[in-house]
Amino acid sequence: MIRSLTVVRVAPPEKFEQISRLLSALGFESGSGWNDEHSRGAPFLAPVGSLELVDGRAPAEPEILIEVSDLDTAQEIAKKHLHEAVGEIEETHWKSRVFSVELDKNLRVGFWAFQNPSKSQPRAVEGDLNAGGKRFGIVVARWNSFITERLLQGALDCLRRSGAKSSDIHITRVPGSFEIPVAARSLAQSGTVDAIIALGCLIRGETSHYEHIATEVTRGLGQSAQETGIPHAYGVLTCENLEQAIDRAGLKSGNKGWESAQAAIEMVSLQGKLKRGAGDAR
Ligand code: DLZ
Repeated sequence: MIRSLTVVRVAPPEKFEQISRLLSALGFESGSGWNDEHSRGAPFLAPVGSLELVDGRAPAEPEILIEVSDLDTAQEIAKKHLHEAVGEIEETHWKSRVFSVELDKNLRVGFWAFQNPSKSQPRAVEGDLNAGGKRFGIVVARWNSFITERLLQGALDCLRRSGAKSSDIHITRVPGSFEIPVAARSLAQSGTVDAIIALGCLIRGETSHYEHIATEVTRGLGQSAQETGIPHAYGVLTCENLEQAIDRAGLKSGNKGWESAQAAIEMVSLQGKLKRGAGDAR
């Protein structure tokens, strides 16, 4: 039922343009304004709005509080536009800092930011890294098995350490990376797994038609994921040479099998939350 929240303030003509310029400079998006024989309006849109009810001590003196990502820069910008009308930054009793601006004698607003910037992160639905009770299918190519077996060990290590039972992990071997998508799709369609981890290794210097195989594997896995709705984690290395492949299979650059398994775990959890409805996901 509720569609939006609007706070209206009348500004004298000489201030109208000045305040508009300041609000634009601070990052407000312009809404569609209006202009008729009696008045004109310039809406400034914020990505998030709220009507906050307080019982007890008021959070800060200006009634209108605008949260910004970088308070010091916001104050610098405000000073450039409104000079002495801009107050000093003060700490609040709720772990944040605030400064106020007198846009007009009847219009004061406070700009504020949390002291801990992570508190301002947008609320989001995210998957957990708990694999308990979930079933995983690993499709691994035999080609370059020296590398792919290391990727497999990495993926298994990640799954087990994240709570997956060995009996819930199904390993399928295919000849080379080119065959991974077909096996992955069959597995996804079988309804026996919640996510798939695709492991392979293509080495440019040793693979004729390297680009073609890499493109097909990527396209095939993406298509299978989208059409079956089962998350497919992409653990197919595309390397310039063997040294690079070794680095990505547990040496200098971590183990991409481990990372793919982690992505699969997160996506299974995320999908569960999204299916239950993003609003219930906390
Ligand atoms: C043929 C081939 C070549 C040359 N190189 C690789 C590779 O580097 N990595 C890989 O996973 N597979 C390779 N293959 C095998 C193909 O993926 C495929 O298995 C065969 O062409 C049979 O269809």
